[in-house]
Amino acid sequence: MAELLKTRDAIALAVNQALARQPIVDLHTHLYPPSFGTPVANRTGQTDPNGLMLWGLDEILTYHYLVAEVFRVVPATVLPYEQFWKMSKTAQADHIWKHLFVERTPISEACRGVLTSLHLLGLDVGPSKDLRPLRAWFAQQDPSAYIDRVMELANVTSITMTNPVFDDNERARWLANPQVGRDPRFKAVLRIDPILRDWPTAARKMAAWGYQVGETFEEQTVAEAQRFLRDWIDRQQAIYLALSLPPEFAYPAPLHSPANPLALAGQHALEKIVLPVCAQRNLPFAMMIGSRLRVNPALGDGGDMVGYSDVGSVVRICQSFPQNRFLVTMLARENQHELCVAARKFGNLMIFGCWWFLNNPVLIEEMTRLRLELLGTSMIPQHSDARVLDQLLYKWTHSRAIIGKVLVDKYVDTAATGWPLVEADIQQDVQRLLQGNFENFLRGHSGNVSPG
Ligand code: FIX
Ligand code: ZN
Repeated sequence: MAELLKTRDAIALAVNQALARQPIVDLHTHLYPPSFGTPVANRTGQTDPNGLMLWGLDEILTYHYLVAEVFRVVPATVLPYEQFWKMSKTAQADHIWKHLFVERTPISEACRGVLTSLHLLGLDVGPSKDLRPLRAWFAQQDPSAYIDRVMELANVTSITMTNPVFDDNERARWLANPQVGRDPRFKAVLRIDPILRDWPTAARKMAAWGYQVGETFEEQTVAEAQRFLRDWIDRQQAIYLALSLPPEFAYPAPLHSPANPLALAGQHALEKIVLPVCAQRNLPFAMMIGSRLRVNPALGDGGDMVGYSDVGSVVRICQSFPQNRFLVTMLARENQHELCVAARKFGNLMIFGCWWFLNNPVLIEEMTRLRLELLGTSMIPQHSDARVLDQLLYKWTHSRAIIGKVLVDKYVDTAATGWPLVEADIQQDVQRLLQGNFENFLRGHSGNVSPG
């Protein structure tokens, strides 16, 4: 008979061991294997200025989160944006290091993240805060071996990419070498934002690529756009389709709004093209809702904003398309409770992650507690959204600690009822939260369940 876990210490030990041992399937990142090229100097001597595999010191220091933060302390009136972007990656990194790490205490989550990643690599900066020895260390790394090292340290077993087919650099690499994505450590996701955000542009591009797609939704356009999606699902061996949507996204499209024509086209594309193909191919559709893009374009990726969004639209989509499965994350804190309740209503809705501006300890804790209390373990608490490989180290170390803290509280409450809690239960729950729920949802079960 397995030992019953009754005390907080015993439960905490079991929870933290289960979390540390459980390999993670990271369902949303912007990471790439070396086959997509890397601009970072490395042991192989091979670099590609437009390469997509980002890793190493200068990339983690120039993460768009930190670019946004450095322009708070050295405003554009002091260092104009254009001047910053003209600087070399190393000079940008030195600027950020100086102003956010040397001249101030690096306590923001993004700053602390850099330090956690370096610490887990055994690269402590020491009192000199001199980056040169660290740069020398990174330059000695082999990109592929380094991926293995980081995945081992973070205990991440599978990295899910984000592969925007409307990005010229990325698309050219898939067309040039269909094997480019065939790295067993990585899985591909067909990212299609323009299809719902800006159908006319998407239609023109698909037409330019040889598909008979027009801006209005005649039969041929629908068939050809579906063919476009199927071709890319096959080329990428995509495991789901995904896009992000603005806070204004509404389903059905608002009739009387200036945004109507674009929104209506997006609605048609969703109903006639995207969801039918997802159903045909038994693939989930991921909607990341609430990002208002480029409110300050001068900050690049750091210039996007959050906005309160309409959970009612998610509800109506889940209701109207029961044959489809939806992975949903929303960016606004104020949407989280309603989204959890929506997930209680629809088995074809899986909520995931503490996305972007929510990926901060105070909110990860709040959201994880809320989700466990409303959904039990039938949700996916986190994804990394890592853009730079090394970020896997801090994003998962920080999240594991917080998810663990909340789980301990929940198990202590459950055990206090006299429920016979054993370590195997905790391991099974943790397996579901960090791997099983996602893999089962991909396969079409909301959990490896047998009726009755
Ligand atoms: O839309 C997305 O996938 C977002 O995660 C990114 O665009 C965003 O820039 C990001 O890196 C968030 O962490
Ligand atoms: Zn992302």
